[in-house]
Amino acid sequence: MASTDTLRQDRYPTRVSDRPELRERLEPVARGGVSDGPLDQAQLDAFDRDGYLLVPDVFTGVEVAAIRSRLDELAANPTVRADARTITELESDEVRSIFEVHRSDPEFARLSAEPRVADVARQLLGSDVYVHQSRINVKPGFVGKGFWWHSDFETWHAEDGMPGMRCLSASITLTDNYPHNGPLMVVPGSHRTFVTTVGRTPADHYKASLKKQQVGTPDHDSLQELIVGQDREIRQLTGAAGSVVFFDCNLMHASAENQSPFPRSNVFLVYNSVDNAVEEPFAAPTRRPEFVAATEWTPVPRG
Ligand code: 6CS
Ligand code: FE
Repeated sequence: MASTDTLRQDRYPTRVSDRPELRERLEPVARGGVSDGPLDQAQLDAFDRDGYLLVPDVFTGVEVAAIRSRLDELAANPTVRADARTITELESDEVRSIFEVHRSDPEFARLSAEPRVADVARQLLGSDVYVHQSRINVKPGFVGKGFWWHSDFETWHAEDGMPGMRCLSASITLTDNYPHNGPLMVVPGSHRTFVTTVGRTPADHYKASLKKQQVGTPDHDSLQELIVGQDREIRQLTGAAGSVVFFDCNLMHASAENQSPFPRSNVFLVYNSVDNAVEEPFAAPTRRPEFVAATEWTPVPRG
């Protein structure tokens, strides 16, 4: 008989069964109180209930312009474009994402430690945090593609070995978001349900999934049950540049392609609790590269 203490506990088995399941979340959501950071009780409650919080006007127009011009420089730089950390679209040479900017670029490094963002992450996660992943996403007018429905946690658990749900993303919007330029779409409240997926993770899956994810995305019946069956809605997060959307790692989200002439770009900073550092992948043959999933978990400095 196998000794149980040699078996690692998997709180969220996924990509192992052929039948998808909707399971209940095991961890709390908003962990800190009002004295632990900048959010007030109403904001903490909203994040807890909805799994996300949109905070408008966090960055000024001048700040947004500076970050955007840095982003544009990186996206146009041939060395950056040739780097493995730059992901292009499936059917064109357009830049889709540039990963690990918090390590490769001093401005984004500063941004990842910016207290207006990091203090909120610490407050919500109830601990010190480190950056699990960072990236800039660009969706140029007419050609920028979308992201299918997914829970980030499902991938981070299966492929990166993130043990539990104590992680969130901060998306800093660098352009105005309209209904027609592919803004973030979320299912409020879906962070309470873990939707397992049925595929098996192939070797080097990230090379395909960062362009277009298939394995690790929920099947249609599960989405139908999660959204219609659980009487939830889909919300589009539109609004002016300079806002920050904080969203729980297990929130079901997606975004459409950009059919408008207006570009859309944002910076994603993924903060994980230092008490939830990654282990070996739970459902993948090998771990993903450091630029997609940090194994080095130095806390983001306070202040
Ligand atoms: O695989 C990942 O880690 C990334 N993919 C998606 C679609 N969202 C989160 C994350 O950046
Ligand atoms: Fe995502």
